[in-house]
Amino acid sequence: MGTTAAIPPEVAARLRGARSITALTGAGVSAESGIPTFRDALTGLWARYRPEELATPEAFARNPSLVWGWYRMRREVVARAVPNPAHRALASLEAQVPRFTLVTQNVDGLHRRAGSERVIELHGSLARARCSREGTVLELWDETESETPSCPACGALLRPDVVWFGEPLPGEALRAAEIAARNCDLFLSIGTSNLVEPAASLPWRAVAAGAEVIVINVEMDGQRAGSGIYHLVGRAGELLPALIEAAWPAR
Ligand code: BJW
Repeated sequence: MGTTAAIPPEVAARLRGARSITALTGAGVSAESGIPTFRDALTGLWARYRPEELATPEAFARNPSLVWGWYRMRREVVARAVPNPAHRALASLEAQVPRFTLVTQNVDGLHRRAGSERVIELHGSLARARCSREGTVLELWDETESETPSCPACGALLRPDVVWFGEPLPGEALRAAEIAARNCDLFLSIGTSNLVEPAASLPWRAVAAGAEVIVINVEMDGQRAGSGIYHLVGRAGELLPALIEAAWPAR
């Protein structure tokens, strides 16, 4: 594979030698599937909004129809997208490494579509809606462009089953992610700006417990540096398969 040369041998050796690996992914892992990241500017009709202003309970309370429109547009983008080599590489790691935990901040479902079976979803899923009154979760609901969807049982407004700013993360998922961070010897942080808590603290929980970290990102601005933290700068869809190939060269 052409990109194997980009992987420093000591980084490949970290992956090869790890007994327990936890990987945290962010929007950058789906960028090569054509799904814009959160820090990318929105385009077209949505250009005058910032994602940070739409992913809040306040935005939904102010204008549920606007927020539903944004999620509808994103579901359409995801429906057209296919998993990329980074998703597939992570699915292959799950199959290869006995103690491997995949934690994602993404709501697009592409890790499962790539074949990952155990995925901890910290920020919910675009594929679900939830009753804003009773919390009932739905995988199918009626939705038109002109009307905001409502709960078939009680008539209250439905909302996307995702975690907005200021809301707690699903407790069980967060606990499982924290345990996996504390108990790995190698932590992979892939395609995330590492700005949004509590996910952003997971790599540092791992470091505090003695793990090493490999950061894969197209840019390193804002990423922590230090001893035991290795940076691979580039696209996850190229670097992850190259890293695996460098760690376990095809025989
Ligand atoms: C590539 C690439 C390629 C591109 N290859 N790389 C402690 C300190 C300070 C603040 C807080 C704190 N604790 C809580 C907060 C507040 C807040 C927060 O963190 N704010 C910060 C912005 C300062 N956190 C919260 O509010 C969280 N809730 C909470 O903590 O609740 C506590 C509570 C307890 C009890 C009761 C009540 C409350 C909730 C956070 C929810 C985040 N939700 C969103 C929306 C999800 C739904 C949706 O998708 O619509 O999650 S926001 C958005 O950010 C989304 C993402 O999952 C998340 C992270 O973004 P991510 O994935 O890192 O994407 P980007 O776009 O930022 O970065 C992409 C990266 O990829 C970049 O680095 C690129 O360079 C890179 N890249 N192409 C490799 N090909």
